[in-house]
Amino acid sequence: MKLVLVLGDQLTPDIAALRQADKAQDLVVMAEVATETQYVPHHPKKIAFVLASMRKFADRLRADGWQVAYTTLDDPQNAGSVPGELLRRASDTGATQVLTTRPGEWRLIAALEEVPLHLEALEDDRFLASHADFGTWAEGRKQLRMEFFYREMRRRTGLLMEGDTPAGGKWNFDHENRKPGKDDLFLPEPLRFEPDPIVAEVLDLVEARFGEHFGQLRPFGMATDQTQADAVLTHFIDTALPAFGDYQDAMLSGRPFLYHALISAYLNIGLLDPLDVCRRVEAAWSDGRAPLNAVEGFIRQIIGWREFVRGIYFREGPTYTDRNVLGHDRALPALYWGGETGMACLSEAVGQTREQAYAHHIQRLMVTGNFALIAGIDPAEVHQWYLAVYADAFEWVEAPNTLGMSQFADGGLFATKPYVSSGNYIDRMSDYCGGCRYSVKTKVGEGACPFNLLYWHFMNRHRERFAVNPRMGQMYRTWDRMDEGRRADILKEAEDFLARLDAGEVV
Ligand code: FAD
Ligand code: DLZ
Ligand code: SF4
Repeated sequence: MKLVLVLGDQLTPDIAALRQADKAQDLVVMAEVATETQYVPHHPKKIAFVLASMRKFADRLRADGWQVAYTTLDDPQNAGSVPGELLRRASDTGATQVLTTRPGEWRLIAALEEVPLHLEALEDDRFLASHADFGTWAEGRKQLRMEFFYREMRRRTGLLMEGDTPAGGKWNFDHENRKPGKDDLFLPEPLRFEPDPIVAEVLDLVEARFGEHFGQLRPFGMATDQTQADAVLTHFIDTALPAFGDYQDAMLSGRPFLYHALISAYLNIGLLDPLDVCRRVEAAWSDGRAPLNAVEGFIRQIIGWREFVRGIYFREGPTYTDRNVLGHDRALPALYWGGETGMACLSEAVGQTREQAYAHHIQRLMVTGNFALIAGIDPAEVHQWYLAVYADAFEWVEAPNTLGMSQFADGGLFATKPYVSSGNYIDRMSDYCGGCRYSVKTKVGEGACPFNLLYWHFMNRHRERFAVNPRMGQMYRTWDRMDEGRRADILKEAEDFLARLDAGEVV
């Protein structure tokens, strides 16, 4: 008899460990534990989502004939950690062997290796590219470019392929995307689920234990099982997919979801299967229900970006999260935890993060990420924040997005240039600036948008590194053409702003 460990983000009925286990003999071990609920101060919605989904999954396994030893967080016998729970179950049953699927985080991989039991960790094959596949693809390449990896995934899956050529004659239709938000857009309402008794019980538990964490627990409407997650996907395909491409990068006040799919959390804990999702989205295009620019853009995020960042995380090893090539060391300002700010864009992105445990990609990259980067915040603190506040945040996907793509802390392993911008970009893509204390049109002087000041401060302080980047040369030429006095004023005002930020003043 073996113990079969199933973690909170491994809620897939045919996950590797379950496929290899023997239903008649083995014991499935699932545990709600303090270490997993506390390694960062997770958003209460995220904790409730994971625990409720775990409980429902355990019920489903039991209904399928598995023996499941499930430990709830408030069980007095709870050992408090995954290794502790394994040892407790081993001692109760006399089992010495553990079968599991490899965790998605180095921290937990290391912790399991220390467990004094015979542990077999199988590769998590819910992904298209195995570690070996990614290694082979990456081997010998000077720079790792998602676009080339993506084409390989298209060929391998046959998604949007017509023989050897990409559907529509092009691999990427992004130039048709990226329209700004307009407040007269007709926006679909996301699908929400009333808490059932299992969810309601978990909500009470989470409120009692984690009510102090940043984030609003209620109302809670997330899917917590496969059937509900499937319904979210269907709803997305029916109502939002056709406009997904066009408005992928748009941002609108009070409209956090726009035409996004809202499925990352479900994919990441195993309630949805990535290839299945892509096939259903592809079918919407073949049936004439969605245009190619939307469908291609969407599929690229999943078989391209999602797989690619996972490859990076596991290839770079456990020290990836320590990287800080730009030497940024400023503490994360209180405004990230809901502290007051006059910057409407940050207030909106953080506010909806607090309410929903969700922000879409451009808010994460070009608002909270951009500000952290140009303000020189310690990337480790930025990483901990993203890992805590989003319901879809698991380190294998969060860390490369935050440290690599957003903070350039890995020196540009896969981002060809840092994602920094002045207020202009935010103004073009959103309606935030109209309601802001600052003026986006003001570059320096009274009321100048802090993004305008900090953008140049960033460019100036990292000149040596970035002036040689062909994609950034133009910006340095613009800076150099500015009047010297104006440049000095911008830098001085940026310094003053950073000093106020450090002093904890409301900015
Ligand atoms: P949509 O915009 O509708 O996209 C569809 C799907 O594509 C997503 O569900 C997701 O599975 C996938 N996808 C899109 N972009 C990416 C990407 N860059 N990396 C991986 N998958 C992607 N995504 C996470 O799943 N977990 C994270 O912890 C996470 N942290 C991020 C941190 C930063 C700083 C940034 C810039 C991005 C991060 N992302 C993360 C990627 C992206 O923001 C989210 O996947 C997306 O916002 C989820 O919302 P959605 O399901 O509505 O996605
Ligand atoms: C995120 C999370 C939380 C909040 N709680 C648990 C838990 O109590 N038990 C568990 O098995 N998993 C949990 N998880 C998911 C793990 O943190 C996740 O498996 C690792 O981060 C590896 O990706
Ligand atoms: Fe953000 Fe600047 Fe626009 Fe204000 S003016 S919302 S700080 S970009």
